[in-house]
Amino acid sequence: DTVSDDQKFCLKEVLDAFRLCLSENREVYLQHYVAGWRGLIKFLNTLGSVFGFISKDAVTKIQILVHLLNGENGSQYVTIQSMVKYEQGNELVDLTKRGNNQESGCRTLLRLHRALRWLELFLDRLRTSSEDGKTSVMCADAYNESLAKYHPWVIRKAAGMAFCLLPGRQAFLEIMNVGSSEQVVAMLGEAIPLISEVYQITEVLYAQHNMLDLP
Ligand code: 1PX
Repeated sequence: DTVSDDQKFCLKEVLDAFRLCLSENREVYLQHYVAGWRGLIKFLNTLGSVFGFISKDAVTKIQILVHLLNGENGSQYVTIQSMVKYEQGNELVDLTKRGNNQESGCRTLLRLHRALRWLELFLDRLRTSSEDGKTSVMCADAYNESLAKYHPWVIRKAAGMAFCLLPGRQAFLEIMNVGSSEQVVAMLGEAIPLISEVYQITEVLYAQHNMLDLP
Protein backbone atom coordinates (compact mmCIF):
# COMPACT_ATOMS: atom_id res chain seq x y z
CA ASP A 1 0.00 0.00 0.00
CA THR A 2 1.50 3.32 -1.08
CA VAL A 3 -0.87 5.53 0.88
CA SER A 4 1.00 6.76 3.92
CA ASP A 5 -0.49 6.34 7.35
CA ASP A 6 -1.31 9.95 7.96
CA GLN A 7 -3.33 10.12 4.74
CA LYS A 8 -5.22 6.95 5.33
CA PHE A 9 -8.63 7.21 6.86
CA CYS A 10 -9.36 5.46 10.08
CA LEU A 11 -12.55 5.81 12.05
CA LYS A 12 -10.65 5.45 15.32
CA GLU A 13 -8.84 8.70 14.66
CA VAL A 14 -12.15 10.54 14.20
CA LEU A 15 -13.58 8.91 17.30
CA ASP A 16 -10.54 9.97 19.35
CA ALA A 17 -10.67 13.54 18.05
CA PHE A 18 -14.33 13.95 19.00
CA ARG A 19 -13.67 12.42 22.39
CA LEU A 20 -10.86 14.92 23.00
CA CYS A 21 -13.17 17.77 21.94
CA LEU A 22 -15.05 17.79 25.21
CA SER A 23 -13.51 19.54 28.17
CA GLU A 24 -14.45 18.72 31.77
CA ASN A 25 -16.91 21.58 31.93
CA ARG A 26 -18.45 20.73 28.58
CA GLU A 27 -16.62 23.24 26.45
CA VAL A 28 -15.52 22.18 22.95
CA TYR A 29 -11.85 22.43 22.00
CA LEU A 30 -11.52 23.89 18.53
CA GLN A 31 -8.22 22.13 17.86
CA HIS A 32 -9.78 18.70 18.23
CA TYR A 33 -12.96 19.72 16.43
CA VAL A 34 -10.81 20.65 13.45
CA ALA A 35 -8.84 17.41 13.78
CA GLY A 36 -12.08 15.43 13.68
CA TRP A 37 -13.06 17.17 10.45
CA ARG A 38 -9.62 16.61 8.97
CA GLY A 39 -10.07 12.90 9.58
CA LEU A 40 -13.45 12.94 7.89
CA ILE A 41 -12.04 14.75 4.86
CA LYS A 42 -9.50 11.94 4.42
CA PHE A 43 -12.43 9.60 4.14
CA LEU A 44 -14.15 11.81 1.61
CA ASN A 45 -10.96 11.97 -0.44
CA THR A 46 -10.82 8.19 -0.75
CA LEU A 47 -14.20 8.26 -2.48
CA GLY A 48 -12.89 9.95 -5.61
CA SER A 49 -13.09 13.21 -7.51
CA VAL A 50 -16.89 13.45 -7.71
CA PHE A 51 -16.75 14.40 -4.06
CA GLY A 52 -14.05 17.00 -4.68
CA PHE A 53 -16.41 19.98 -4.57
CA ILE A 54 -17.60 18.93 -1.13
CA SER A 55 -14.13 18.25 0.19
CA LYS A 56 -12.84 21.56 -1.21
CA ASP A 57 -15.45 23.59 0.63
CA ALA A 58 -14.86 21.73 3.87
CA VAL A 59 -11.08 22.14 3.59
CA THR A 60 -11.44 25.88 2.98
CA LYS A 61 -13.50 26.21 6.12
CA ILE A 62 -11.13 24.08 8.19
CA GLN A 63 -8.25 26.27 7.00
CA ILE A 64 -10.01 29.45 8.08
CA LEU A 65 -10.36 28.00 11.57
CA VAL A 66 -6.76 26.76 11.65
CA HIS A 67 -5.51 30.24 10.69
CA LEU A 68 -7.51 31.78 13.51
CA LEU A 69 -6.21 29.16 15.95
CA ASN A 70 -2.61 29.77 14.93
CA GLY A 71 -2.99 33.51 14.50
CA GLU A 72 -2.05 36.31 16.89
CA ASN A 73 -5.37 35.98 18.73
CA GLY A 74 -5.16 32.21 18.83
CA SER A 75 -5.58 32.12 22.59
CA GLN A 76 -9.14 33.42 22.10
CA TYR A 77 -9.91 30.40 19.92
CA VAL A 78 -9.11 27.58 22.31
CA THR A 79 -12.75 26.56 22.67
CA ILE A 80 -15.88 27.26 20.63
CA GLN A 81 -17.21 29.04 23.73
CA SER A 82 -14.21 31.39 23.94
CA MET A 83 -14.36 32.00 20.18
CA VAL A 84 -18.02 33.05 20.38
CA LYS A 85 -17.34 35.33 23.33
CA TYR A 86 -14.32 36.93 21.69
CA GLU A 87 -15.77 37.42 18.23
CA GLN A 88 -19.11 38.69 19.49
CA GLY A 89 -17.53 40.95 22.08
CA ASN A 90 -15.28 42.51 19.47
CA GLU A 91 -17.87 42.84 16.73
CA LEU A 92 -16.08 40.38 14.51
CA VAL A 93 -19.26 38.61 13.37
CA ASP A 94 -21.68 39.71 10.63
CA LEU A 95 -25.01 39.03 12.27
CA THR A 96 -27.61 39.86 9.62
CA LYS A 97 -25.89 40.36 6.30
CA ARG A 98 -22.50 39.73 4.87
CA GLY A 99 -20.10 42.60 5.53
CA ASN A 100 -16.58 42.99 6.85
CA ASN A 101 -16.47 39.65 8.63
CA GLN A 102 -17.30 37.12 5.94
CA GLU A 103 -14.74 34.70 7.28
CA SER A 104 -15.47 34.92 10.98
CA GLY A 105 -14.79 31.84 13.03
CA CYS A 106 -18.41 31.80 14.13
CA ARG A 107 -20.02 31.75 10.68
CA THR A 108 -17.40 29.34 9.36
CA LEU A 109 -17.87 26.88 12.19
CA LEU A 110 -21.65 27.14 11.83
CA ARG A 111 -21.35 25.59 8.34
CA LEU A 112 -19.39 22.65 9.71
CA HIS A 113 -21.75 22.42 12.66
CA ARG A 114 -24.72 21.98 10.31
CA ALA A 115 -22.76 19.32 8.43
CA LEU A 116 -22.06 17.56 11.73
CA ARG A 117 -25.79 16.97 12.12
CA TRP A 118 -25.83 15.33 8.70
CA LEU A 119 -22.92 13.14 9.82
CA GLU A 120 -24.69 12.08 13.00
CA LEU A 121 -27.85 11.15 11.10
CA PHE A 122 -25.96 9.36 8.35
CA LEU A 123 -23.72 7.35 10.66
CA ASP A 124 -26.69 6.29 12.72
CA ARG A 125 -28.48 5.04 9.61
CA LEU A 126 -25.33 3.21 8.59
CA ARG A 127 -24.96 1.66 12.03
CA THR A 128 -28.53 0.37 12.17
CA SER A 129 -28.84 -0.65 8.51
CA SER A 130 -29.10 -4.20 7.26
CA GLU A 131 -26.44 -5.80 5.07
CA ASP A 132 -28.22 -4.83 1.87
CA GLY A 133 -28.90 -1.26 2.98
CA LYS A 134 -28.19 1.40 0.35
CA THR A 135 -25.62 3.99 1.43
CA SER A 136 -26.85 6.42 -1.23
CA VAL A 137 -30.35 6.37 0.24
CA MET A 138 -29.09 6.67 3.83
CA CYS A 139 -26.91 9.58 2.80
CA ALA A 140 -29.66 11.36 0.88
CA ASP A 141 -32.21 10.88 3.67
CA ALA A 142 -29.78 12.26 6.26
CA TYR A 143 -28.95 15.18 3.97
CA ASN A 144 -32.58 16.04 3.26
CA GLU A 145 -33.29 16.02 6.97
CA SER A 146 -30.45 18.38 7.82
CA LEU A 147 -28.06 20.25 5.54
CA ALA A 148 -30.27 20.43 2.47
CA LYS A 149 -32.38 23.23 3.85
CA TYR A 150 -29.34 25.53 3.90
CA HIS A 151 -28.27 24.77 0.36
CA PRO A 152 -29.48 26.26 -2.92
CA TRP A 153 -30.93 24.04 -5.61
CA VAL A 154 -27.70 23.60 -7.60
CA ILE A 155 -25.80 22.31 -4.59
CA ARG A 156 -28.63 19.98 -3.61
CA LYS A 157 -28.71 18.64 -7.16
CA ALA A 158 -24.93 18.12 -7.31
CA ALA A 159 -24.91 16.50 -3.87
CA GLY A 160 -27.74 14.17 -4.89
CA MET A 161 -25.79 13.04 -7.96
CA ALA A 162 -22.64 12.45 -5.92
CA PHE A 163 -24.55 10.35 -3.36
CA CYS A 164 -25.54 7.92 -6.11
CA LEU A 165 -21.86 7.18 -6.63
CA LEU A 166 -21.16 6.15 -3.05
CA PRO A 167 -19.76 2.67 -2.54
CA GLY A 168 -22.09 0.02 -1.16
CA ARG A 169 -22.45 -0.63 2.56
CA GLN A 170 -19.83 -3.38 2.74
CA ALA A 171 -17.15 -1.43 0.86
CA PHE A 172 -18.03 1.62 2.88
CA LEU A 173 -17.46 -0.17 6.17
CA GLU A 174 -14.16 -1.54 4.89
CA ILE A 175 -12.71 1.90 4.10
CA MET A 176 -13.17 2.78 7.75
CA ASN A 177 -10.21 0.55 8.59
CA VAL A 178 -11.61 -0.84 11.79
CA GLY A 179 -12.00 -4.53 11.10
CA SER A 180 -15.10 -6.64 10.66
CA SER A 181 -18.54 -5.12 10.05
CA GLU A 182 -19.44 -5.90 13.64
CA GLN A 183 -16.40 -4.01 14.87
CA VAL A 184 -17.24 -1.00 12.71
CA VAL A 185 -20.81 -1.02 13.96
CA ALA A 186 -19.55 -1.17 17.55
CA MET A 187 -17.16 1.73 17.00
CA LEU A 188 -19.92 3.75 15.37
CA GLY A 189 -21.96 3.11 18.48
CA GLU A 190 -19.17 4.76 20.47
CA ALA A 191 -18.58 7.64 18.07
CA ILE A 192 -22.16 8.75 17.41
CA PRO A 193 -23.00 9.78 21.01
CA LEU A 194 -19.80 11.86 21.15
CA ILE A 195 -20.55 13.55 17.84
CA SER A 196 -24.09 14.11 19.04
CA GLU A 197 -22.93 15.68 22.29
CA VAL A 198 -20.52 18.03 20.55
CA TYR A 199 -23.34 18.96 18.18
CA GLN A 200 -25.82 19.62 21.01
CA ILE A 201 -23.44 21.76 23.04
CA THR A 202 -22.64 23.88 19.98
CA GLU A 203 -26.30 24.13 19.01
CA VAL A 204 -27.32 25.41 22.46
CA LEU A 205 -24.42 27.86 22.55
CA TYR A 206 -25.27 29.28 19.11
CA ALA A 207 -28.96 29.48 20.01
CA GLN A 208 -28.15 31.41 23.21
CA HIS A 209 -26.19 33.91 21.14
CA ASN A 210 -28.75 34.12 18.34
CA MET A 211 -26.20 32.88 15.89
CA LEU A 212 -27.96 29.96 14.22
CA ASP A 213 -28.63 31.98 11.06
CA LEU A 214 -25.34 33.77 10.51
CA PRO A 215 -25.02 34.91 6.88
C1 1PX B 1 -17.10 7.94 8.78
C2 1PX B 1 -17.18 8.43 7.42
C3 1PX B 1 -18.30 9.32 7.15
C4 1PX B 1 -18.15 10.15 5.92
C5 1PX B 1 -17.41 11.40 6.12
C6 1PX B 1 -17.69 12.35 5.09
C7 1PX B 1 -17.34 13.74 5.46
C8 1PX B 1 -18.20 14.69 4.74
C9 1PX B 1 -17.83 16.10 4.95
C10 1PX B 1 -18.87 17.01 4.42
C11 1PX B 1 -18.55 18.43 4.74
C12 1PX B 1 -19.51 19.35 4.11
C13 1PX B 1 -19.31 20.75 4.55
C14 1PX B 1 -20.35 21.61 3.91
C15 1PX B 1 -20.37 23.00 4.46
C16 1PX B 1 -21.43 23.77 3.69
O1 1PX B 1 -22.60 23.54 3.92
N1 1PX B 1 -21.01 24.68 2.80
C17 1PX B 1 -21.93 25.40 1.93
C18 1PX B 1 -22.21 26.80 2.42
O2 1PX B 1 -21.01 27.48 2.60
P1 1PX B 1 -20.97 29.08 2.45
O3 1PX B 1 -19.58 29.50 2.86
O4 1PX B 1 -21.26 29.41 1.02
O5 1PX B 1 -22.04 29.66 3.36
C19 1PX B 1 -21.34 25.39 0.56
O6 1PX B 1 -22.21 26.04 -0.35
C20 1PX B 1 -21.12 23.95 0.21
C21 1PX B 1 -20.68 23.50 -0.91
C22 1PX B 1 -20.31 22.08 -1.09
C23 1PX B 1 -21.43 21.08 -1.10
C24 1PX B 1 -21.79 20.52 0.22
C25 1PX B 1 -22.63 19.27 0.09
C26 1PX B 1 -22.64 18.59 1.43
C27 1PX B 1 -23.06 17.17 1.36
C28 1PX B 1 -22.73 16.51 2.66
C29 1PX B 1 -22.60 15.07 2.52
C30 1PX B 1 -21.24 14.61 2.12
C31 1PX B 1 -21.31 13.25 1.50
C32 1PX B 1 -20.16 12.39 1.81
C33 1PX B 1 -20.48 10.99 1.60
C34 1PX B 1 -19.90 10.07 2.58
